[in-house]
Amino acid sequence: MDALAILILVVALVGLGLVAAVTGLIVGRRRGPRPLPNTHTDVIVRPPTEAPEDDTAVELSAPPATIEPEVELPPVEEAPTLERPEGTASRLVRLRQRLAGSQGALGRGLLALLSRDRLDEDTWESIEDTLLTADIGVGPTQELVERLRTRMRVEGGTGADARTVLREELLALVDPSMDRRLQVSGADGQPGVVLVVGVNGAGKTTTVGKISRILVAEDRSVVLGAADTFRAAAVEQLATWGERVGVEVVRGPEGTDPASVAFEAVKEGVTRGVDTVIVDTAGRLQNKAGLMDELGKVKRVIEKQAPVTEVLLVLDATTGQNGMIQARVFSEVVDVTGIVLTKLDGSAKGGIVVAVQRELGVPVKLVGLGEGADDLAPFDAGAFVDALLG
Ligand SMILES: Nc1nc2c(ncn2[C@@H]2O[C@H](COP(=O)(O)OP(=O)(O)OP(=O)(O)O)[C@@H](O)[C@H]2O)c(=O)[nH]1
Ligand SMILES: [Mg+2]
Repeated sequence: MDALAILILVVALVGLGLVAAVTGLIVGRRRGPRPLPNTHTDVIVRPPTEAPEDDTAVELSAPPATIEPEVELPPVEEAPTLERPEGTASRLVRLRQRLAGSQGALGRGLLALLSRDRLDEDTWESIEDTLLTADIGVGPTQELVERLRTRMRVEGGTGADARTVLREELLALVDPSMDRRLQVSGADGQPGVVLVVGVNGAGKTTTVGKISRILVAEDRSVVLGAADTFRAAAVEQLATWGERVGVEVVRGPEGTDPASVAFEAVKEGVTRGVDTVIVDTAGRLQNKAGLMDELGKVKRVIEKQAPVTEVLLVLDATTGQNGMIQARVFSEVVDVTGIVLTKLDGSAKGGIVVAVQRELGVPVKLVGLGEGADDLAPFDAGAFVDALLG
């Protein structure tokens, strides 16, 4: 009996001991030191695309792939679609037709007069008037009439074609020997720098935009400088041209010194190693000495970075003889190397080409033939005379 009691007591004690041990363990575990806060997370950041360790949890909570997430994602900003400027061939065909449309009357008028059976004094006077009305200028008109008179007298009897004579003489007047290439490349790996100047509203900014498109179409890299800092709208106007074809526009705050913006633009062009930097300037009247001095400064400051390879004077073809005065003054200040004759589509006075070249001894290099983005053509003497004669 005693032995049984002792056995029961021993078993009870062992059982109690076991229970105590197990409970103690569990409690011990629960009271054990808390795991260290996860100090790693800010060091080793899991890439967002990497699957989390606990895949099941994510899978359960993640919505099926086909269901739209409830949180609206911000719209993805679309890259601006760049325009593709018109190719050279189609542009030139189109613009030649437009040139013939605006200037054809001059040639046709001259041809009709020259083809008369009798070239009397009245007829020669009418020829002279026609040329003067087309803004060819007094000197070149007299020269041309003199040459036509001589040739028609000498060759007329032999049945010379009036058209051929007129074509040859007009061509000589327009001077096909002038170098009309645009200097858009610099030497020694530097960018070409084109400075664009002229009076208010002549079409400078539009021309800068159009030239940049032609260069982009030829796979050349371009930076534009918005050195017309007088009006914020002028900067915006240029920026829009640039954005359309993906060309960078260097600008400064309104009222910044235009020379410093021009400097920065050329510096940017040099740093980036682009082919051409084109600098747009504010319109200015040639009789405002202060503004003309400023233009001289713009050019000098640019040249601390890289030589200006082309100074383009933009002239509105509809301004007539006033354009001659502008041409003279601008040329004295910045040494114009080429003329852009704009708005030839809106004027029948293509004779200004001859007058301005004579005045400056500088070639017309480009002609603007409309407000469209690609309405700019290189000036070609032969094509111009052909357009005149229709
Ligand atoms: N029809 C026609 N319009 C042109 C041509 N070139 C420019 N224009 C227009 O002439 C106006 C003036 O052009 P802009 O390029 O702003 O002239 P701007 O010389 O920069 O003017 P400012 O900066 O104010 O001095 C705009 O309405 C142009 O669309 C052209 O060849 N033909
Ligand atoms: Mg402008």
